Amino acid sequence: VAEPDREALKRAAAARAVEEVRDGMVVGLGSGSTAEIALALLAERKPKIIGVPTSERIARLARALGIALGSLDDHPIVDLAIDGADQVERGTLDLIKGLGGALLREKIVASAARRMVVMVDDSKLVDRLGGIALPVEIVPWGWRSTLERLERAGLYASLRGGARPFVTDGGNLIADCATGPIDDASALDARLRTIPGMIENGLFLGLASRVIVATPGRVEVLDRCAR
Ligand code: A5P
Repeated sequence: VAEPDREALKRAAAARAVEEVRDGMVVGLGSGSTAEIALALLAERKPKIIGVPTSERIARLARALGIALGSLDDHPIVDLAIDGADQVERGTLDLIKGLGGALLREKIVASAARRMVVMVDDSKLVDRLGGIALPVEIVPWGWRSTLERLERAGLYASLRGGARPFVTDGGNLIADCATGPIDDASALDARLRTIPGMIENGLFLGLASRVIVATPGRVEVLDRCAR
């Protein structure tokens, strides 16, 4: 069986997500390769929107494409956030994000959004979150001790970039935490929140309103049911 063309699938999901953008909206601009495809498709329509970027990289790209940008401070409520994800749990639409390292701003923007629409190809859809690294953004000061605490919380953590650490847009570090199947994501999130030095983690729980999943030959739209 031929490998599906992942780029084409990302493009199909992005094209569907971009249809939800209307003139006049404040739009959260996610980060990552799928979000970049969506941004390029959006720019083709010359929309009258204000984009709130979730990373310096997406801000640069948006500017180059002529999309007007604003800050979350000027626009504390975002009408629609569009973003990719590393994993989507089918039943709950909970997500793991942050492989690109932009999770903190992505989560702040998603939380400020009336709706979050996520675009993925079908390889990201799982029955249960986990089995991939969960990115955790941590304060640089005392990072070894924070990694130690993560391990005591049951998460084998490694510093992204190792000897040449990856530094986030906020000047922080990323600990990638190995996970097995995550039985209770809320409990894990709560456990992580007790660790001093942990700024934010890649679990996006209850934030996605809709997930657009591109599968070879079709695009599926999954909506979160009120819980
Ligand atoms: C960026 O930090 C991430 O949260 C991305 O949204 C996520 O990694 C998905 O990226 P791709 O669209 O490149 O797979």
